[in-house]
Amino acid sequence: MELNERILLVLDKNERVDTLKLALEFNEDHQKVVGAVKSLEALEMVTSEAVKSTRWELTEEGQLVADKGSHEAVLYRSVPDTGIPQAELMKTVPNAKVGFSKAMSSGWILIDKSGGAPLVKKKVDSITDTVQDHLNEIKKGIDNLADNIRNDYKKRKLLQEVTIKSFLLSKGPQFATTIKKLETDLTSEMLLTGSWKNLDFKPYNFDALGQPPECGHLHPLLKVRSEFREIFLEMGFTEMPTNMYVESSFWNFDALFQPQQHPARDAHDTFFISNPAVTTKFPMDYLERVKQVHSKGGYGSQGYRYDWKLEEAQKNLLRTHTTAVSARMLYQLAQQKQFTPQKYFSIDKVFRNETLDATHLAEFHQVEGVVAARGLSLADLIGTLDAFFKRLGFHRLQFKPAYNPYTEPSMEIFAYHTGLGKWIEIGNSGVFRPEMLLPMGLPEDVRVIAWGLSLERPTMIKYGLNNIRDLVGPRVDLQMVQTNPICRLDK
Ligand code: FB9
Repeated sequence: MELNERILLVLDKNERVDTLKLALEFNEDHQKVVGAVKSLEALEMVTSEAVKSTRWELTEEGQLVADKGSHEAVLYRSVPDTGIPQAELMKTVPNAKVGFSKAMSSGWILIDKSGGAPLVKKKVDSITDTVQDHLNEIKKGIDNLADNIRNDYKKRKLLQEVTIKSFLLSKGPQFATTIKKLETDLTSEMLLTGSWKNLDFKPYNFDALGQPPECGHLHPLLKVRSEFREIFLEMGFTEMPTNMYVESSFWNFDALFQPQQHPARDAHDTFFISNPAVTTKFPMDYLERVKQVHSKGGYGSQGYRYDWKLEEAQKNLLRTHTTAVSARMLYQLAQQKQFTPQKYFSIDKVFRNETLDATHLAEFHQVEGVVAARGLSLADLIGTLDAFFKRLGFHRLQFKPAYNPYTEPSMEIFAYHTGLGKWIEIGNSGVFRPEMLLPMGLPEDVRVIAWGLSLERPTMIKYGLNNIRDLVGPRVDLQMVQTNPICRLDK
């Protein structure tokens, strides 16, 4: 019978029972009993209260005496009927000093000096080794020793007092003498037949530790991410906090001066969140300025002249770019009493409700760099891009005018990839518009340049992958993850 069922049967006959007593009764290791109790407690079949008790246990020497006999008994049994020179006896018998003294005081032996050299002889024909008997009773958990005897054994280091933590058990709310079979898997068959309604499932043990991994290898994406992170850190950039995938439309679009009727804000391009559907907490004075610059213009801009709606800005979504985080960081920077130049970067997931194909999934990692300082120009942007992409191994850049709602001017970035033998698009960039920066409260002469690229594109090129599903997703060949080389960008 299972240990936990044996525990239930004992508890059925007793209001309360201690795990120590159970361990003795079942002749089981106490820790094993405690383990079984914990599993019964998880099922609410028992309740346990931690208790401390002290008890006497044999020391190592006490164990030896219980097995071999007391030192005095061993010495007595080493004395032949004809006697033995004391010097020889003391040399040959283990623990002879203690054994001789105790055997003499017990009247078991005597010393005959009539023949010159002291001869040890037996004084009695037989002895009873009560020390050994007592210690073997303690081993069995029977402790009827008188205090003076127990203290003597303690003094002889045969016994020691130990504190034992145990548990006092009582019947739990779900007590029964048998354990219902608990399902550990919810199967499709249970769902289809509805049989799950009459089954009991084992509760999740969220405290259980996971299986320690036998080995591990960084995914290629994370290798490239580490390289990009190193480049930004080398260039003195600070990483932005991007650990919030769910964002409000306000920070993802409105703060970037992206109009509420922009197609990118449509559900066909963006994943909106149904619960929680809205955010209502914003810096309202700042929000008011954003509303103004969209609907009526300001700061020298005519704005978009439309009826800007708070409800639209409150809608939660999965961020479509990490530029939402850049907006939060720049707003926070604008709250400083004294403006200080900053260099930020981010590398994290973004989500777009796009048509999937061999190189596009609904999510990808965006890499973004942002530099805020007084009097920056397009030349600073080009110089910064040159320095950044040189570290990626791109030494020939070309720029093409582009459009972003939040940057003016904007440029697509191209580089000649020697490995592929052609020019490839490697990112997008621009200077954030005053309609984005001034409502935040940044000084008028502060300019912010920024650029972005993805992590997946460079990784696929680096590792020669043509389909994004060979890089991420359930079809990934883990052997590729294990064997692909360390990422070294041709700096
Ligand atoms: O990463 C991209 N290409 C790339 C980058 C590096 C590279 O290195 C190689 C071998 C070592 C190779 C290729 N692109 C950007 C360009 C194209 O891949 C493009 O087709 C796909 N783009 C993504 C967007 O797709 C929806 C890449 C992604 C992208 C594009 C723009 C930004 C971020 C990511 C941006 C931005 C931005 C602009 C202004 C201010 C702030 C941010």
